Amino acid sequence: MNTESPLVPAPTVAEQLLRLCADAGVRYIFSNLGSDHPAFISAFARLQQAGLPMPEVVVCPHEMTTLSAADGYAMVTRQPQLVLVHVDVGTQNLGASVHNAARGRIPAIVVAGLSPVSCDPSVLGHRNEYIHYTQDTSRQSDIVAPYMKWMYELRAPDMVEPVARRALQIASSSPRGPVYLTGAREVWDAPAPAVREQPDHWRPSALGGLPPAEALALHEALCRAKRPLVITSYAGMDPGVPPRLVDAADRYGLGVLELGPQYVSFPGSHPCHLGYQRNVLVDEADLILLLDVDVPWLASQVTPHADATLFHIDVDPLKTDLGYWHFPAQGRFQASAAQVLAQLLALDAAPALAGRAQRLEWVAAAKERVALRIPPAPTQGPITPAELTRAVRELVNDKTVVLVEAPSHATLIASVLKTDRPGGCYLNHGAGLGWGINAAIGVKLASPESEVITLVGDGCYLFGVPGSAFWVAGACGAATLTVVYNNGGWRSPRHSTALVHPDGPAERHDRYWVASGQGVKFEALAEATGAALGFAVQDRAELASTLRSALEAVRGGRSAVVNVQLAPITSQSLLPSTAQGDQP
Ligand SMILES: Cc1ncc(C[n+]2csc(CCOP(=O)(O)OP(=O)(O)O)c2C)c(N)n1
Ligand SMILES: [Mg+2]
Repeated sequence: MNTESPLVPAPTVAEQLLRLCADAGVRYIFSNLGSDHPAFISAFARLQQAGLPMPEVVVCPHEMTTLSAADGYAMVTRQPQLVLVHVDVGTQNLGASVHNAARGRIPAIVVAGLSPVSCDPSVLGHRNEYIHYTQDTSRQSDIVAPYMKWMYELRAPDMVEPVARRALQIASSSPRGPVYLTGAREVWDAPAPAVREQPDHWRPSALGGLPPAEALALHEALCRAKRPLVITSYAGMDPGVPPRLVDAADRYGLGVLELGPQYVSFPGSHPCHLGYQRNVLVDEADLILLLDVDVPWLASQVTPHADATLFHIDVDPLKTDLGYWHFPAQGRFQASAAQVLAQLLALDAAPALAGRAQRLEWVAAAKERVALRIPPAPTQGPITPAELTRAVRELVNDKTVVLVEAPSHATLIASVLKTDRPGGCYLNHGAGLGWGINAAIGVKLASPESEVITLVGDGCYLFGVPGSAFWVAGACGAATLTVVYNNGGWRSPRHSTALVHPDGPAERHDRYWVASGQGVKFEALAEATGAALGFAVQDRAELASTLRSALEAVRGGRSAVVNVQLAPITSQSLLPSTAQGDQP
């Protein structure tokens, strides 16, 4: 063992944290540095010079990239990475990525410095710049408090090891989530104590299955059911789920709906897959098994049949991070879906098989009824989202990982791609736009052999700070393909307005103020980083060949962005040349 392994004291607390994390398997530190980080920057340099293990530093021009890339990495590996940001302002710039990590149950260790407090020049790291006064907000962690699974200030150098281990342990325990660690500049630069703990005493806690009687009750209910429906969106977070859910669906004859599938939980082409649409079949099923899902239907749109038997099994069944939340269930359990499925499969198959044919009949008929009818490509007019997605599907192979952040096209995209392979497709489970092009970096770093294709709305693309995302992708060799569903703005807020005011003035006059980014050359933004190739296409005759050329560039090691022009969602212009004449 190297004499400077984590078992001997590091020169500083910051270095000890890096070494402990490296030792625990953390591969990357997605960072955006500032005046709070001299101890970290010195530690990076010293560890590098000494040839000692440390997480690889990925410098990110914008904080949205840091946590979103860690998010993508964790979706593939379920492993937390380090995110290093600058005091209050860097924490604020994490922005929506904090919400996404929380809602996605993403393990990540977010570390932010605190301004130094000492004014004594003999104290290493003391206050010596004016910003140390203005950045010393009294409640820095409040900025992210509603979203963090755990927060702690490293108050004394002595604590670095147990605090680092506890941060890793909490972030990695089910339900996983981000944690936030702070420490004043002097603390990070203080000498580190010796490492004392045994790493295997700090393993994450794991969830079990159901109490045996409850597993039996669920099994019996499934055997009695005639129209059983499973609804899931993130059960596939546990790689043990997809094969067992297939076995259970085959054995009992269960229909499975995947809603906003954060992970692939069930193969899209399986005969029991009932698609990706919310609010369907809920009122028809006589048994509903909610399996790792946050919003199984919209209570204002549909309710389960009064006689339905309702079970809910979830890593996080009460969603205590959410405000108002309730979906009915007679049996609700915090449990591992993979283990519950294994329990069911270990029970007597005969009664399950007895009613299976009848259940499968319902599944087949239901599938036909709720199938999303996807129109064929027109011969004229702009490229449609459906034909674009079909063209993307042509690029998919065994190595493809698709990331989807296309708000108003997400159901269509899932329905066209019908991803079979676990790990073949990921969605942001949060609502903070800008995730996709940054998460792609983490996905590619976590699985260098994969071909990552990110499907984004034009709005999501801009929210993702493309100048940061593509520069980082270039700097760390994480080349991916991005396809922009460019409908000239934000279709989603328009849709929301039309849902509330279907005949309102906005609808009557086509005035929505959603043509954000109108006319932007999205591909050029990526190209300007010097790390990506840009393509633009509006002619359907060139769509397939352009996508293929872009993918070839990615295979050659360069990121590529294809800006695909779809029909614009509004005739309103927000550009100055026409704005005056644009008033209704
Ligand atoms: C950070 C953030 N800001 C604003 C919103 C509100 N919002 C939801 S969807 C959407 C539009 C996204 O535009 P685009 O990616 O082009 O998708 P489209 O709606 O056109 O399909 C907006 C602004 C949000 N969810 N997150
Ligand atoms: Mg759009």
